[in-house]
Amino acid sequence: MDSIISHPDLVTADAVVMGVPYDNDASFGKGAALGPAAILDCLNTQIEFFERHSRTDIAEQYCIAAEILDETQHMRAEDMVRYVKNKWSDISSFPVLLGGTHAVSIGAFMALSQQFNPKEVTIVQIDAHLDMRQDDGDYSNAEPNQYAHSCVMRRAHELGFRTCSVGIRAYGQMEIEYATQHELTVFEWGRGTQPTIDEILSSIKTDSVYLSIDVDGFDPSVFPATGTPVPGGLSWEFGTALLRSICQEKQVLGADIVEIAPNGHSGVSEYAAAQLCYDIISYKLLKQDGKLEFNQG
Ligand SMILES: [Mn+2]
Repeated sequence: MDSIISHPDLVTADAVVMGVPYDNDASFGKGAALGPAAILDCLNTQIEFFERHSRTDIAEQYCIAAEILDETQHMRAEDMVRYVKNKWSDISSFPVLLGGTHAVSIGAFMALSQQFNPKEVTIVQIDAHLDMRQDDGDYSNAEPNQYAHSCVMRRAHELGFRTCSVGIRAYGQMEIEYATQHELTVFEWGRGTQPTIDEILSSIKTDSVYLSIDVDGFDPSVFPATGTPVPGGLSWEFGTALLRSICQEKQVLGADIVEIAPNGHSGVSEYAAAQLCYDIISYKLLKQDGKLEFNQG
């Protein structure tokens, strides 16, 4: 075997990576449509098979398949969301979505809300932005769109999910008012004391979680190639340690990694996203088989 994504069949794979190259709703920098292919390329040519924290070689032991939904590129937002929802519902193994803008996650949330009781699932969002707008009418000249990247966590809450937002440092007043009114968990970065990993974990009240990772939640030095960068944010070390703790303590039902907009320069962002993708799949499959241990020695 010479690549991490080697399995030809989505139905019999242990994990499926689904790329959604949709960026029609980007509000600042476009280019997220190029994200899935660039991340998959890194997964197949750059990332070590050996995952150093779990000391395992997941790609040798399990089957990982991938599909890029190129047909979503020119869809209207609501059609794209419905399409992703249907595709997600067809996957019986562990799914990881690669964006595209954050809007693609709404399709996964809709599918998940039919497969599980949303009240028993927390969407853990790593993001610079709250994404709790009703629609994008305050900054877009087009028809107001409820399926824009700036609205995804509001849609998640409306579907009945619990939410936990981490890394937040940019929002409109109406967004923070919505979060406060509904008593949603928000961990801001750079305002007040930074939370510990234990504090974030103990705020998650459900056993089941879904990970929605907008890469702009990290410091822009980690993911410089993203559509709407914001100074500050999670360090690579903090963010990946948080993900390891969540994967160890909780049942992860699915994940997305969104808003990578490759700029053709260093490739550092695509590499980091590929590493996150492989880490999450590795931890999930090991945990599922009762074999997840992090060896510090
Ligand atoms: Mn976002």
